[in-house]
Amino acid sequence: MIIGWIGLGNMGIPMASNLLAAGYDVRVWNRTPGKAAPLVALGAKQIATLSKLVAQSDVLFTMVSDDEAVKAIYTGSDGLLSLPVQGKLAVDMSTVSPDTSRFLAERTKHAGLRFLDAPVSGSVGPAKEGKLVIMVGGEQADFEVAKPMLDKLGKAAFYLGPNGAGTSAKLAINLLLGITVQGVSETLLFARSLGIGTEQMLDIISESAVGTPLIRGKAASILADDYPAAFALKHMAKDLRLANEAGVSTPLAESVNATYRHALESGLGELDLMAILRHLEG
Ligand code: NA7
Repeated sequence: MIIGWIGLGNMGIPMASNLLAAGYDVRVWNRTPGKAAPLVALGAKQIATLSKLVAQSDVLFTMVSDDEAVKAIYTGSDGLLSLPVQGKLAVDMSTVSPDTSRFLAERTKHAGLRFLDAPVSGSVGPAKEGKLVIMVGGEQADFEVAKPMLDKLGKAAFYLGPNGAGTSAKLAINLLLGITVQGVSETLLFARSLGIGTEQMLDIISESAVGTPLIRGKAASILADDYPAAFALKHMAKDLRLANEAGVSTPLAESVNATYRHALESGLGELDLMAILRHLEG
């Protein structure tokens, strides 16, 4: 089984590394070729064109930024669907709208390419540790083929139903993530304005029933007011926008969507999503 990996951003690099470490033959392509260097150092073969990558691979993974990027990879003029892909399996792990996943499923089916939408919950840390949570839509038989590889990337892979089900579940879990990060931020600011220090409040939250690995993991960053991106705020803003566009509106979904959009507009997009606290501090 030869794996063709497309997309070597913050997530793609550690994920492809885990497949290499598990012994898979991994061949990589990235729009910006220089980003493949860490993978090549680990033993991956860098392939110059998508066409060559397709010719050499049995399974194609895509892990790119957004709907536009995924559509460029699949349906662009030199994209996967312009190439002989019949009988191969594509696994898109990017977070995109369920509509885009269903659109790609339709187009790939036409080309004879089997297709799974398989976005992940978890940022760079879990990606490095192979502890992502993976949500999958598509044919169950294709899920079973992908499962041994997904097991190297994550601690759990859920099969959820037809194409679009994976991306739907991803938007739901990231809605909770966006709400949680804004909720913690507002709680800290509320406590601060009543005279309770941030460090003490973080300790209290961590020991309480609402303390989570997420909040404990962000504590050092909050205290240092330093937000290197584990999960970039721009991607969270995208996911909340997609959740709102899914047409099922809830009061908190509308609120967090607006907050993250404003934070993005004020230039915080490349920072970690926890920088929403800095945005709310004003
Ligand atoms: P990054 O670190 O922003 O990386 C994005 C990747 O997507 C990177 O490899 C980009 O290539 C690639 N990309 C972006 N646009 C295109 C187009 N138009 N064509 C080809 N490749 C493209 O994102 P993360 O790794 O943090 O996240 C990936 C996904 O997981 C995303 O959906 C998140 O929401 C969750 P580049 O290196 O810029 O040439």
